[in-house]
Amino acid sequence: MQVIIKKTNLKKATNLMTIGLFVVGVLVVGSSLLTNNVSSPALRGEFGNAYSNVVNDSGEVVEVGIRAYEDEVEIVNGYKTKVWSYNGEIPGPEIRINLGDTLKVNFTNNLPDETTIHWHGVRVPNAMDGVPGVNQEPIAPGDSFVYEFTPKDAGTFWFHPHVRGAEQVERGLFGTLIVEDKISKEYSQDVVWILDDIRMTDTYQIDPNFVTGGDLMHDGRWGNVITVNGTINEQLEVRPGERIRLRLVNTSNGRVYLPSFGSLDSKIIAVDGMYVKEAFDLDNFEIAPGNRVDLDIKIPKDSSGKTFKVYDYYTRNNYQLAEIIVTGSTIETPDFDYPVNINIPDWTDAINNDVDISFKLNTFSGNGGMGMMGGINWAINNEVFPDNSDYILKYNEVNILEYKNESFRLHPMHLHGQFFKVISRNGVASNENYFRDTVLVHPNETVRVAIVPLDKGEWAHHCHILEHAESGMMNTIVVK
Ligand SMILES: [Cu+2]
Repeated sequence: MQVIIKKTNLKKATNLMTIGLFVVGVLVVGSSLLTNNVSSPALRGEFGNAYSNVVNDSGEVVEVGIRAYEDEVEIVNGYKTKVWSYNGEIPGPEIRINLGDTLKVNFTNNLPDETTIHWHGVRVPNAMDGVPGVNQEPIAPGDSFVYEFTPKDAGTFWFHPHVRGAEQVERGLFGTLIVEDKISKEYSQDVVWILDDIRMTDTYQIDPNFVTGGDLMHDGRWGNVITVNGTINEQLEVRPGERIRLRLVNTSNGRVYLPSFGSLDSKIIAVDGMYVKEAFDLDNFEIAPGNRVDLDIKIPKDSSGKTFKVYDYYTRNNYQLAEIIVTGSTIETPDFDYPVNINIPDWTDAINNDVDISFKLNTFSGNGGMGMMGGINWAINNEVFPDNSDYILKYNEVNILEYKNESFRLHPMHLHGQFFKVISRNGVASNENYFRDTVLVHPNETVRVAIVPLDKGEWAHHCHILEHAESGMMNTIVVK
């Protein structure tokens, strides 16, 4: 399935920096004629300050305690399921801070396994990113660790372990970090929906066979129980006239969602935490593992007593995700423009530029073709983590990356610590007017992205189908 998004007005950025750098672009055009390259300074100029490298520190420190431990929760009515939890909750804590606040998390590991926390999408200092073998030692059972950072972006983020993620995330270890700005407080409700699926046994326990050969041959572990916020019958109560910000987060190991809100007016205002350039209708938008989508939903004033059913259409078996129940008296709909980021660069003229790094999404056959658990080892450029080549991104410059999916499976590729923008799919300019931290690369598809890395260090880069990553589909990229 393709992402189909309404074409939006591709206005050129007209900020002063673009005009200033245009002169530089003209000067170097002579050397770029052979490859049709748009000059790197011109592209950097288009980026301008689309997202900032600094945040105004509020001076506030929000301190949160998180303990990971085994527990039992009710996911399916009438059954207790043994899980691994943050603070005994599935989903784990919904942490809310204001942009500019510092988050301090006192974390204790009381699991029977070592673990870490990775803050998905948050531009954290490298040492807070939580990836063993890259920037943090695993936290042993009984040990503690303090995560402390000041997010640079407002938006919807989530956190999960980066140790045996295919097992630990499936067992229930995930939570959300919402960084609020002024506009997020203007909505009549601001709600998180965590989309997750679990593979359960007939007694509603988590199937303990992780990273199976079948999972590896396919798109990872797809569950037989689909939940929203840890329950199979999530209901959101609203009043007529409300304007809701609904933050969808896909924490599944492998499942992709294609949600539909039926006749409800639902606009996408943010993808992967970052505001889009222009709000657009939620039509055929694929939410891959790791992705977040923020919706701006207006509940009709004349809808009291109605129930809106939210369905997923990604697979042939459409199923109900949740219900929005309208009840009570009508309120005045909060009136303000859609929150957007008009500074997002187009970069449409860069689609024929030279690629700085090319990643072939394929398999590793170095061990005679025998992969883990009788399946296959997924790889990037035929290499498996940590035996991979070194890759370097130029700090504060435009870098162009290419993903070439040489397989028949899905690979949602996630780069830590950075945001990028899709500029083309299969050579055709993309109309994605937003940044991402995770892009779904479809079977045999070639996707090019452009990125201005503003956060130095060595960052993990992997497929977010957790079984694919576990079998080796991961490497690191150094920003310097
Ligand atoms: Cu993959």
